[in-house]
Amino acid sequence: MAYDKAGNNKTASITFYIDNTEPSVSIVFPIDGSWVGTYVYVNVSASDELSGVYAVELLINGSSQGYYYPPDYDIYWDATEYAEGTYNLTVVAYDNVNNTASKSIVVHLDKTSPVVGVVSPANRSWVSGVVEISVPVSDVGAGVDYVVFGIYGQPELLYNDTAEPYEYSWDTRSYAEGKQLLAIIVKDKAGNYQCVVLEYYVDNTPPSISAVEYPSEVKGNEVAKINVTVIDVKSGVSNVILSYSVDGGETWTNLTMDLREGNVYGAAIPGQSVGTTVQFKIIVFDAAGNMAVSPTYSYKVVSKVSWTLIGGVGVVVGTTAVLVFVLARRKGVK
Ligand SMILES: [Ca+2]
Ligand SMILES: [Ca+2]
Ligand SMILES: [Ca+2]
Repeated sequence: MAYDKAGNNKTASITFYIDNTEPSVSIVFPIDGSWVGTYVYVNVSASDELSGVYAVELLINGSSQGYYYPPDYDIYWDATEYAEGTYNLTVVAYDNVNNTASKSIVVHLDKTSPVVGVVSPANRSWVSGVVEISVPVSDVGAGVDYVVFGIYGQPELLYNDTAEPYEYSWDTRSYAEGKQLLAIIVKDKAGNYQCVVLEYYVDNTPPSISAVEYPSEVKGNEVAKINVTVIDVKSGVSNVILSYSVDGGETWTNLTMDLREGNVYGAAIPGQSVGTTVQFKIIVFDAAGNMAVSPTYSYKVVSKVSWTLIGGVGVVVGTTAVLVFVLARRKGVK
């Protein structure tokens, strides 16, 4: 108020506000004591009752990383230049009259991605049916969070495994035969990723067995030569087994059939005593593990073979083979 000497006066006034209340601030994320990766999103909640929040400051081990202003605090700590280890992460909130409040947490910095070991089955394997994919994973620092599996070109992830052992039962029967790419993504608990892509070849078609050639009769203690044609369209024939029984199917003995020529495999069943009926079947595997089994065939061990055969035996081996084959066909063998 101002007065002149005659007693006139005038008043002028201003209004001001007193704010002695510090802001409130909290760190929503990361959680105190947790592992963090190279780019750390810091979710801060800050408010001030009177003058309002002016800014939020981020500090790492007491060193300022910058100021962030309301209404949205888009706070990131770029830890690219920091070594792995433990850090104090502090946020300070300032109100508009410079009252301050702060919160500190401890975080462990892990910048090392998980390591994927040798996946089973091996890369570039043929596979069939339900395949157990097994992924050994290790991580320095935070530890493995999860392992996800997906097929390249398919929109959906197949499986998310969050506990050791990291495995997935992949049913290949739902996928086209031939090359499929399996993507495996591993994340550690600090957010570091590792991705590997494996190439598998799907084959769910068993081999085909045809043209089984065998004698209907052999003499005592003479070997019986068996030939068979085996074809596999995808992964190829891996193993051809001749399984025979001389006790009516009680016990079976396995012989490996060798590739003779083209797609023909052969083996010889050892000589047996006269009167024995020899049963046999052919078991074939392809390289993907698909199996095919022929019907069971049989022949007799006799003291004297039928006259149709005697004519050929010992004269021309090739003719003998043809005669034997013809006889077998006559008995209804393919
Ligand atoms: Ca205040
Ligand atoms: Ca790590
Ligand atoms: Ca096959």
